[in-house]
Amino acid sequence: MTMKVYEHEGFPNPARVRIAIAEKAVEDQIEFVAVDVMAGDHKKADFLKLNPSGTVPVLELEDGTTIAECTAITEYLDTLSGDISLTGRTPKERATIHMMQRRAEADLLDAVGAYFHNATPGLGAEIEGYQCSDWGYHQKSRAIKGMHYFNDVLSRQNYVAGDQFSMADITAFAGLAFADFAKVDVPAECTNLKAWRERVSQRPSIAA
Ligand code: GTS
Repeated sequence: MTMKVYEHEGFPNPARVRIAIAEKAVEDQIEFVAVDVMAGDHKKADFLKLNPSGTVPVLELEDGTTIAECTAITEYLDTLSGDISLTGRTPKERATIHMMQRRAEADLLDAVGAYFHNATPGLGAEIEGYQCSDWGYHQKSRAIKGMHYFNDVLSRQNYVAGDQFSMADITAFAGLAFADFAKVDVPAECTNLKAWRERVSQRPSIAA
């Protein structure tokens, strides 16, 4: 079985799916298709047929079904074999992982993204179109507040959603990677967050 992942290698959201693929060890079932985001190919008609939001990554199944949104893609890959490891097995685990994943997405990854796309040149005037720098700076503050929140969470537990690595850690890790790229520093006092980052970056799926 071959699935396709449309992506731009090295970008933070595609990296989430790359990590999930490595965690699930399904690389041999995936064909990666490069989409040139810098050239605006993700806003062209052919790509919009795959994902009307015009964002990467997108998973395409063998039957042509297309799945966008990293959470949905991760959920699919995690439940495919029946050996669930990233999205929780019990109702309580699943709910907690989804809750923390969403916090990591809204308060870290997307907040940094909004800063990058609104308050810096981002991907360049042609691709960015509308920008609102006030909104961007507001989202930068949100990201820093999010770093403090996760630092506090990680003073009580080893991983973002509890005692096990999950989809929520993947999102938070991608959020910090995007923060590095956008030059949003992790505050020095966020030592638990930094220690967690060091720990998860040693996982083979992330180190790769
Ligand atoms: N919520 C989406 C998901 O989970 O897949 C976000 C996808 C997203 O914003 N992807 C970015 C994109 O395609 C790439 S990344 O830089 O964030 O990794 N951006 C292009 C654009 O023009 O918005």
